[in-house]
Amino acid sequence: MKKIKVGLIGAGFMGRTHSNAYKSVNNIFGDEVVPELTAVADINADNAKALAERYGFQRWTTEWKEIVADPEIELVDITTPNASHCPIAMEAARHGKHVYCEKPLAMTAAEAVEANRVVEEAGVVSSVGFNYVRNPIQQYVRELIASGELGEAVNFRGMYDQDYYNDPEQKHEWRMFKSASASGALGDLASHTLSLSQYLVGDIAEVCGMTKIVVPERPDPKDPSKLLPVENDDVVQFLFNFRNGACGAIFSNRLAAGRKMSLGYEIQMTNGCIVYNQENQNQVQIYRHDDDKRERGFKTVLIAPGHGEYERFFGGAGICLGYADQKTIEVYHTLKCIVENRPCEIDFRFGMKVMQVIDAVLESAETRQWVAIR
Ligand code: SOE
Repeated sequence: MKKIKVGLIGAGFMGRTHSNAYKSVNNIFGDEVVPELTAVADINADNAKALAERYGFQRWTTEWKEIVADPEIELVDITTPNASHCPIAMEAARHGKHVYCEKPLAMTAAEAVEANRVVEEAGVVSSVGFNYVRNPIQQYVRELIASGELGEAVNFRGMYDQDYYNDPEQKHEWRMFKSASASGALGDLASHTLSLSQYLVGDIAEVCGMTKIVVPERPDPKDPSKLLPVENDDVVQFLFNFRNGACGAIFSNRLAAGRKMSLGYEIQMTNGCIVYNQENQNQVQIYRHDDDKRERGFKTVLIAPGHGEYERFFGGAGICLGYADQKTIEVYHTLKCIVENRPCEIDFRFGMKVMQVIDAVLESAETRQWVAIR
């Protein structure tokens, strides 16, 4: 059993989600990896103190630099807003810490390339919070595609729609400032769809996209009588070609009335089709052209033993997992890679590739041209 001392930076919604995963990982995976919640930092002292008390961190601070320099801490976990992800990650790596960072990895592709270089140079393990890839059904889908049973991938059509910002009266948030978030729906939502396309089908070679701001101003949370500018995309859509010859399109809208968690894809293969949506995350629809002509149709496959780490949770099919379980699996993989001193599959290089596509989409939206991922 190897204990890993964890320093968490950011005590908001994702800090709580990660903390819950640390508290759950041993209940599910036994003592293969044992996180020790050592310290938590947040610029808001009340948040840091409350999270430390709620989840049992040994100490708390308002200074993230104390965490990255703490000789005891082995893993630095970053759940702050986007603009601080890479500066903190690089400082942690330079102190020899392993780093686990929420998505999107960076503000720009250049920043992601630099962060990945620093992390690889430091020889530390890195992990990025693309938790939807960690749904055991996605391991099954990737194995099914890799098996060739459905032929070759032809087209990946993906989306990630939410209606979280559907009300124009919804107040302004940090995600709507370029200085804090860079892109809008593209980096916040479509980055997850890109993580699935990259994980299931492969790397993207070129893109052609557009972005749109639907609600240009929103009430200032500090003074609703004032309006603040929305500086990044409410809607983004882009076409792309994979390096392996397949093609695709991704659509994302953060004002999509009625869509709460509509992250999904339809992967058209030469000999079949796979359809998934996160709002029904414990099932996937499979079509096999080889089925008997009298019976050809989509089959609903429920999450089951044999799908990734599902059996670590339940022995029977269809008992269902949730968002929190995906995060627990993500934490398990992060800690296991540290214990076994090997690269994590969803690491900074994986996150860097997603950022390179994001920057290319933004460039394409400006130039109205196809843009290659260099
Ligand atoms: C946006 O509303 C958001 O919180 C994303 O930032 C998360 O990455 C996603 O998992 C849920 O939706």
